[in-house]
Amino acid sequence: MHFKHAYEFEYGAEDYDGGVVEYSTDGGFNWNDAGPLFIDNGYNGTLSSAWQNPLGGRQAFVNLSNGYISSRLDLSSLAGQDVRFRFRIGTDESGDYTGWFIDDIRIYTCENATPPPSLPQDLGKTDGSPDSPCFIATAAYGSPYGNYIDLLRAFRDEYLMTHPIGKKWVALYYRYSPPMAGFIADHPKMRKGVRLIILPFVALSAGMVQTTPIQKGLIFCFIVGLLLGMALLYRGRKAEKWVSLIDPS
Ligand SMILES: [Ca+2]
Repeated sequence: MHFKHAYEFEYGAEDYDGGVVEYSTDGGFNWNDAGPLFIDNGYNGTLSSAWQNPLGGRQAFVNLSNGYISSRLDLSSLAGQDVRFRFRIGTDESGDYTGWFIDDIRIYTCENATPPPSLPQDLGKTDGSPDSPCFIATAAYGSPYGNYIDLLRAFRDEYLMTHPIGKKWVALYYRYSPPMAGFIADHPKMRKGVRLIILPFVALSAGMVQTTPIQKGLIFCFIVGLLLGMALLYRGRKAEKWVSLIDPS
């Protein structure tokens, strides 16, 4: 259980007023102090027993909190039972300060963290669900749910995974891409560039997944041409560089 609260109870030489949290597992007949259940920001003092405070001598929230704080209790020891909680203020015979303000009371459970995807099992997971990972694209687009990523995934499942060479390529990709994806995710400035590089693959995937065979052929030729052109351009530049290195004139 979690709640937020702010308090200022009468204090001076001792803590005269204060508040406690109590719980009952028998419908409110008996009440137990919830003090031992606190795991964050539990009681911060002991109430004076000299001035008729019915909670005198008990641990409690006392003095002042200096604004809102969050307190948490671990309720696992009460699992499976019907439980009631109460917030109880105990005051002494005279004097009062601002009081106790309680807000955002929540009872929640913590789910076990999902383990990171491991490779062999995930290769079998090709149903296009968000948990069959496209590491690099996910890192570049920042979310595993983008349309482009769905296209890449569909392409992988329809074309690559149905062919032995494609399967091998996918296996290699899954082996080497997680560290690259981690690097991209850590460097947001790189994302734009990677998105550009991925774009032709997205186009290819879109073409292969959503077109007729003739259109597919045309797109395939176009992409191969584009890649060839880029490769030639790259080699050309490299050659120029070599020439200028050998002959600085
Ligand atoms: Ca008082």
